[in-house]
Amino acid sequence: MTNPLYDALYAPLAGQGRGLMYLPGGGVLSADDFHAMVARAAGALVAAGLQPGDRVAVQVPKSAHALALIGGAIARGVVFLPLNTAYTADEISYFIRDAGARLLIADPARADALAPVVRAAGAGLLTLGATGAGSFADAMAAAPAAHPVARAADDLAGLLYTSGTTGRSKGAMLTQDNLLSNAQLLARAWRFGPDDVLLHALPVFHTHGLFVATNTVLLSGGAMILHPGFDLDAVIAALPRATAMMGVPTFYTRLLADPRLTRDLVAHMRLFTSGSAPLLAETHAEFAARTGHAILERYGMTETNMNTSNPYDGDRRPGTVGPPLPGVEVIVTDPETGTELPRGKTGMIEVRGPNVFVGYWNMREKTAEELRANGFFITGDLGRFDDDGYLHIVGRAKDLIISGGYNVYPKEVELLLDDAPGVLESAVVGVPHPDFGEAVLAVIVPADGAAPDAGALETLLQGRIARYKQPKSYEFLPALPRNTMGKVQKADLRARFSRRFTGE
Ligand code: MCA
Ligand code: AMP
Repeated sequence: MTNPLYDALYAPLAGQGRGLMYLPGGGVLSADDFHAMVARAAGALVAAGLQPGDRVAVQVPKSAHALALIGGAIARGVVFLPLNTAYTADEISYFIRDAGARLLIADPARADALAPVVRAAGAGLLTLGATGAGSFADAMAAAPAAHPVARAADDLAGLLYTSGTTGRSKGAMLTQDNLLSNAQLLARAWRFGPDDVLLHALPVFHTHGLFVATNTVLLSGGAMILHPGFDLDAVIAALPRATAMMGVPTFYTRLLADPRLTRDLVAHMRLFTSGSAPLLAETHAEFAARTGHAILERYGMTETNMNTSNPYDGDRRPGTVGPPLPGVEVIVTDPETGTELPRGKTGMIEVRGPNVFVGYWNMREKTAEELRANGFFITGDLGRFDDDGYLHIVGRAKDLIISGGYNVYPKEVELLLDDAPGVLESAVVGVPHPDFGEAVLAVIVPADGAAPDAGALETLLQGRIARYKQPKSYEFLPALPRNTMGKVQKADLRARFSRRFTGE
């Protein structure tokens, strides 16, 4: 009986007394204790009636219990669907229904708000809090440990939703091998081993914190200092005990803004990586000057895990995401014809390899549009290779805003704004922001004679979409700029309001 992902990440932890997770309250969880927690989480999923192939939706605060729950799902072949803790009940309702999830495990603090949508979707509801309280934790304590079930490399492990250009989120189906092959690649490429202690301050509901950070450490026998989120003081206090940190660019700009970031503070560190959003070359340079560390930037997506990485040994070039990882093919194609372009030319980035997902859940047409029959996935990112084979991401063909590493699809926000009383139409764009890289700005065209105010629009969006998707500023214009084809010129709007948050 094999379960490749479980066998590689969790089975080896059994019987190891070494510290695996350094917890927020000061406790330490040994590898063996965590292994036992995974077995009990598996038992609790069995007790809840979940079978291999069933989907479990998870919206819980970051904790060792949350990671054990993911491990338990992998052990039992239950497909896990991690959800951003910022999502509203409206948003959660869509995910549970679309995925046909049998169970939602949520923060006890949100149980009352979520119960109606869970009931309406015909799913069950259990709770799991940050400190291991809640009905799922109780079930873990009561349930006998459950053994792992057999899985094949191409069986589904996770269903991760990414926002869609049409406003509807798409569930990316990730197999055991998608996750395992990428963890193996990254552990090798970034030299992770038993002596590593990863400062883990990323959320565990997206690829970056869940797979890139957690799986790489689990696989390589290292340890992690678990932080519930990015708290600057806590991160600075923990850096002297860590050997590696993975972050989004906001982590690095916040650290640089603090005089406590010095060469001495990070003397014990061997690696800083960045991804999920572009790292400004100036941030890279400033960090190197202050600490002596060249941040290693890499490029990935929910659908593909990690595709390219600057080298561990060798030149880590600011403003580039490095060459393709071993075994991952990356090409640049003509966006119109799909033909491969020669090195140096800018076009659509396409990716093929064991890391690439197998399709969008219940969206055959959407899958066929983005995943070619020959296995190449059309990323929606625009880039070019330089003479040394380093990939430069130069922009996005997809209408996507990345704010602090979170994706916001303008259409989702525009559809809600367009429906608001007094609004004729709207355009949502991302503009530079000193903390989040990009921030959401809404441009509103009032209906004849109407004068909607920003406060009313803010109220309308409350509870509908997650806070980070809500515009941080509103502009009112008599009309949107359009080209001769009638298409809204978002580049014009971005240029016009580019200094809204930077105040330059
Ligand atoms: C929080 N807020 C935000 C964001 N985060 N607004 C815009 N963009 C954000 N990213 C808002 C909250 O709604 C709140 O607003 C206020 O800021 C403070 O919230 P808080 O939670 O205290 O913020 P924080 O703890 O300072 O969080 C900022 C953060 C966090 C540390 C940058 O967003 C974060 O951890 N981002 C990482 C995202 C990530 O892991 N992405 C990976 C995706 P108000 O006060 O008005 O209520 S995976 C991926 O992209 C691919 C695969 C890849 O390549 O990795
Ligand atoms: P997600 O849909 O959350 O998986 O986000 C994936 C997107 O994040 C990619 O398609 C890119 O647009 C962006 N991204 C990830 N890493 C980087 C990076 N290092 N530089 C620029 N963009 C990035």
